[in-house]
Amino acid sequence: MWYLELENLAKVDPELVEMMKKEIDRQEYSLELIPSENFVNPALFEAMGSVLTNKYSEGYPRKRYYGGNQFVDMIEQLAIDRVKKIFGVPYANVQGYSGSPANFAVYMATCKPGDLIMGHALPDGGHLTHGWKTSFSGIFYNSVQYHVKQDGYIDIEEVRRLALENKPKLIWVGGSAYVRQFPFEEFSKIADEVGAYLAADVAHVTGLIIAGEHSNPVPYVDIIMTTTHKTLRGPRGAIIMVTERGLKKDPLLGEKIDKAVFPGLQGGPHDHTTAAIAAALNLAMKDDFKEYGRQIVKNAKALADSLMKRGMKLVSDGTEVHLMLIDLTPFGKGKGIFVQEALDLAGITLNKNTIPADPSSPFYPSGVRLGTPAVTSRGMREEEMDIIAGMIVRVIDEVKNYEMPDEKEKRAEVLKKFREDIEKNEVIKEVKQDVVELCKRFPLYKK
Ligand code: DSN
Repeated sequence: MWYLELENLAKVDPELVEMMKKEIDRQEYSLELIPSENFVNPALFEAMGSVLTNKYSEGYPRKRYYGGNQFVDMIEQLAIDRVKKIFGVPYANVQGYSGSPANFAVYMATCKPGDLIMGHALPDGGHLTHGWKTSFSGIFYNSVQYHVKQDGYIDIEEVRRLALENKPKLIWVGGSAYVRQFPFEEFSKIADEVGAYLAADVAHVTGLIIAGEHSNPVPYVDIIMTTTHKTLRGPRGAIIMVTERGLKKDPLLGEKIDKAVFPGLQGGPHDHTTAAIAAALNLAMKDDFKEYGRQIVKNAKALADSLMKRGMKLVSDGTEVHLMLIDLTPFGKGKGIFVQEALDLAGITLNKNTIPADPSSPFYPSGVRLGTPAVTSRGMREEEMDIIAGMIVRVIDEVKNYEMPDEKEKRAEVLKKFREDIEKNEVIKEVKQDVVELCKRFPLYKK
C-alpha cells in the first residue's frame, strides 16, 4: 500500500522515509495504550494526503475570502451536516486545528480576558486548557479549579460551592484522565444557578457518546468541543458544537464561535483534514461503530480487572470509560517515569500521569495512564486484555524499586543508570518478544 511503501516520497527524500518507516513499524509491532491515541481507517489517508492541502479557504462555506472554493464548500458543509445529524445539534464548526485552539475559541466566544472561569484541575484528570496556570487559559483568564474526591469522582459539592462563591462566566466539564462518566446534568444545574456558560470537552469520550456508552452532554451543556482523532478515529482536528440550550441562552453563540475560530484565532482551515473528518463521521454513523465503542469499554473494564487481580492499585478502583490510571504510590512516589520507559522498551506505550493528590510533580508523577481505543481498533478483545495486563505487571515488577531522588541534581544520574539497566533486562526483552507476537496476530496496517 502506498501509505506503507512511500515509494514516491523515497525518491525525493529517502532520509525522511527511513524515519517514517521506523514509525510505521513501531505502530505495527507495539501495543498502543495511550488513551488519547488511535489508528485511523487507512481509507482516510487518501483524504489527508490529497490535493485538498493545496487550497486556501479562509471563511466559511459560501462566505470565503478566496475564489475556487466551490468544492471545498461542499466538503466542509458535508462535515458540518454530519456533525449536526450525529449529535442532534443546530450548529457546528469543523475548522479547529486541534483541541487546545478549539478550546481557546470557546473562551473567545464567551469571555473577555480576565473573566473568571472554572475547570477541572489538571492533576485530577482535567485538561491544561481548562484553566491550568501554565496554559493560556490560566494566564489570560482568572481561573478557579475543582477537584476529584478520594474515591476518584468529581467533587460536585466543591463545584457548586466554588461556582456560588466565584460566579464564573464559563464552566468546563470534561478532561483527559477521568475514569468515571462526566456528570453533565449536575453541572447544568450549577451553571444555571450562577448563569454561567457550560462547555463540555468530550475529546476523549466522543466515540463512546456516539456509541451510547457514555451519557450524552447535548441536553445539558451550551457548547461541546471534541477533538476528532481520539475515540472518533479521525484525523487530528477539532469540532465545536452549540446546542439548542446554548442558542437559547445566547442566540448569537454559533456566530461568536465562528468568528472566534476565524478570524479570531486561526487562518485558513486545513481542508484535507476537514475531508477526513467528514469520512470519519460517515464511518461513525455505521452500526459497527456502536459495537466498536462498546468493545472499547468492555476491554477497558477487562484490563482494569486483570490489573487489579494482579495486585495493581487503580485510581477510583476501576473505570467506566476507555481509560484507567495505575496508582504507583504503593511502591513509592514519582515512579511513573520508570514504568513508562521500561514499558516503552518492551513495546507497550502508555504515559506517566499525575494521580489525584499526587505526592510528586507533573514531570515525575506517581501514576501511569492507559486505555483501550487503539488496541480495540486492531481487533483485540477481553482475552488479549488479560494477556496485556500480565505483561504490564511483569515489567512493573522489574522496575518498581527504582527511586526518584528529591534532589533535582541527582535525578539525571539515577535515570542514566536506570536506562542502562533496563536495556539489559531479560524479562523486558522477553515481554518485547511476546508483544511483537501478539501484534502479528492482530495486524494493523500490514495486512
Ligand atoms: N494530549 C491529550 C491527551 O493525551 O489526553 C489531551 O490534549
